[in-house]
Amino acid sequence: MAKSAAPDFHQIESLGEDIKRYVLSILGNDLYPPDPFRYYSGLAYAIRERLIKMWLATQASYYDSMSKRVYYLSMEFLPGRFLMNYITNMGMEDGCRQAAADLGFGLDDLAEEERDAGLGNGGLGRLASCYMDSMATQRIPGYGYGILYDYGLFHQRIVNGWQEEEADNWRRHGSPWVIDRVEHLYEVKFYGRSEAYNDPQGVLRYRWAEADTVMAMPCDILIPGHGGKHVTNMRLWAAASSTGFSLRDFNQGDFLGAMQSKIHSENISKVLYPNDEPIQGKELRLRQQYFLVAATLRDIIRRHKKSGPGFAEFPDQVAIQLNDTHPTIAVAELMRILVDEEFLGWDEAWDICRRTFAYTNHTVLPEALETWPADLLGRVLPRHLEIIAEIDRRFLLEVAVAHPGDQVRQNRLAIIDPASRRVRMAHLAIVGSHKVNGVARLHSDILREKVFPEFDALYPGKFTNVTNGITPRRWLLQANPALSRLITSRIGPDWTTDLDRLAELLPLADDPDFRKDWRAAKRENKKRLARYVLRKSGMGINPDTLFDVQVKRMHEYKRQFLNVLHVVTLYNRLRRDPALAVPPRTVLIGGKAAPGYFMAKRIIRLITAVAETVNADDAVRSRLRVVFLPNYCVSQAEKVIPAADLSQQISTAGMEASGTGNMKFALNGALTIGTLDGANIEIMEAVGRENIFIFGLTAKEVEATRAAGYDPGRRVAADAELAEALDMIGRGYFTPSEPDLFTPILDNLLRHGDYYLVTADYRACLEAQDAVNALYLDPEAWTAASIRNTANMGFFSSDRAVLEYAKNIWNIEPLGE
Ligand code: T68
Repeated sequence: MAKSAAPDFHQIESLGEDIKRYVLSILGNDLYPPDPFRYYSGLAYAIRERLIKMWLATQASYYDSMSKRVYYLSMEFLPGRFLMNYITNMGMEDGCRQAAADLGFGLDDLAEEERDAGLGNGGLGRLASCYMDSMATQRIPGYGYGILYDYGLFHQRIVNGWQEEEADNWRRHGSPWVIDRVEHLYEVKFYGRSEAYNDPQGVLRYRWAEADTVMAMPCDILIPGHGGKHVTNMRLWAAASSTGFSLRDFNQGDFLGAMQSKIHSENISKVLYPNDEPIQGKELRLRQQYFLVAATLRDIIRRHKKSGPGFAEFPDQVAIQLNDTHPTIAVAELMRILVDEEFLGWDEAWDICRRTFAYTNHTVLPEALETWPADLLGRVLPRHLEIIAEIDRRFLLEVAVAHPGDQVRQNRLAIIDPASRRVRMAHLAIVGSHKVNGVARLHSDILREKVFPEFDALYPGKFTNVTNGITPRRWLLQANPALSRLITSRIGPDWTTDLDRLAELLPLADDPDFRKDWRAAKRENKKRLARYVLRKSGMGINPDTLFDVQVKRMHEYKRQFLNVLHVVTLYNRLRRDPALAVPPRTVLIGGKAAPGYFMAKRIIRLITAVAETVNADDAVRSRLRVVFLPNYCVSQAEKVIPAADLSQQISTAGMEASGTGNMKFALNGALTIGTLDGANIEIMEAVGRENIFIFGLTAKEVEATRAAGYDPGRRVAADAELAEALDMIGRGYFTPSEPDLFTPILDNLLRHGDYYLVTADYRACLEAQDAVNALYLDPEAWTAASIRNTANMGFFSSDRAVLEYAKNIWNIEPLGE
């Protein structure tokens, strides 16, 4: 990065002294022996100090400009590590490298000391973090609001081939990035009852009586935009007991009883639920959701009141984006505040709500649409259930006007399902928002046409699309220095904030010298990954093989099993014909399974079993290797993605809402093998049909195939290679001591109709892999296609995505310089 661009307050000169001062004074440590963790922390505090100054300046400019602000409410953020991101975004890399070197360290080694902030499960949380980076970079006045979990997503270890979970106590050694802000503590209520009373004017009102209270303590994490001049923050809430403990119980000698309620309160922010699907019916999860919402709305309203205007102007000053339905109780909470506490009339309050909220949907899987039993919701949040019932009653009147006498339709659309007495959070979010968006074009079409067509008819124009994006700062500039340097050397540095500029690389795809440099960058990344794999698992992998990568949460619809079938088939072919004309391959698979997801865990075991067998077979050793990468997380992704040649994006069409890993790989020059699902479709359109390997049923064909009653047995009978692979897995070829281990996987396929259509897409997948092999054997053609992938990925910048949200949903203008 250009050092000269760094503003004065970056104070590179004093950095080394500052680091030592922090090690001594804040951390209370000796400077000797020079421990890398201490020096990482010292550097982090030195950076933090510089950042705080810019943050204060940014916040002051928000107040001065009286601009509208956006609040991104999310139960999950997945930032990963902060240090290198701060340094690259602030343009301090050269200075930090020098300071680290002067102290006897490599900057990259210090950066490795940091633990990931893993406060999210996967795509949804990572998207929120990419959007924070882009809002800060694009000067959109926005804040992220979430929960500061003590324990993030579990660590995955592989023991005897199986996933084991370990608690992720990510702040055990403190975190320099979290700034406690005790001055804005709020009380959050739970339980109790709703009480009607008459106000002095005799108007019937409601209040929340006999509630328990928990304190919400705000902790800020700063988010510098690229260039370092504009700094925003995420505000994450930590739960604290409202009383130390019950003195009465204590005096009566019941110490444990006295501690109980304290523990009950502080549990709220204890742990992130490790499911990448909704957690149905767990009271603690509902309390987490309300905790986030209640504290956040208090904070928003405090800020709004401080800046002057009344509630009529609220939607002109405040936009609230609901990241999936998880924070949707905010709709009822804002109504409660406006009606019960600020004494607005229902209609006025409702109008404010709808103009304030917008909702992003991230899934069409019916089992993943969140609902809460009305009884449970009413017990935890008594007044909110009443408010939801009233919203529902008024909404159903609207439906009845549009469709008189159609009771069945009313039941289908109702917020509280009259049959199950469950609150459908997506319905509440749709009714309570002015915009609802899907996260890729296909997904948004499916939402409108298949999942919520009746809502779409009722509210024309409410449903819209914003295709996801990723931040080029973390996912290219920072994660792939080799390629970034090469790109910048040819087209200059502006692509980092204007990703469409990558198109200037297109002509270079025809330049043999540039292709050679491009290959050299990829090779450097592959060597870096090989060193990492060796360090972590003791296994050597060869950088001169095709790196075929699938990293993402383990899920049946993502079809890691289809990947395994390809591996087993390739293994069989290589054993039959050792001279087979295919490039040697290293297949890398990584991802966490939800701890209670039986089938996903079994698939991990299958992958490790296949890996053991294949890697031990001397006949194929040099041609095929299989690696399961334990503990896939953001910092690992930063090493894996830049090293990939081939990116596997092979979900059953219609099931992956968007995917964002697909974008990260293509941006780093991997070629995609994938189905016409989620954002793969738009990636294909951008990079060109000839630069991507598309196979398999389309979403419409998937629907038709299922409707026609798909018969996997016939398909298997007609395909000898498929039958052979399934047979080997089924009879324990890969686990001779436990031959039945994979029976449940095969039963799903062969006896329960193969819902994810793995067998249906198998042959097409193999043919696409044949095309991969052929192209890879022509390095010049492969490299040209790789360059064309990167060059055409401009659209998938999260800068573009947040600017679309700003224009079409939030109605916010980016601030000027
Ligand atoms: C993902 N969803 C989508 N959910 O699966 C992916 N869910 O296609 C999309 O690209 C991404 O969102 C961003 O839009 C998730 O990641 C969760 O993690 C989740 C967590 C808790 C409850 C429900």
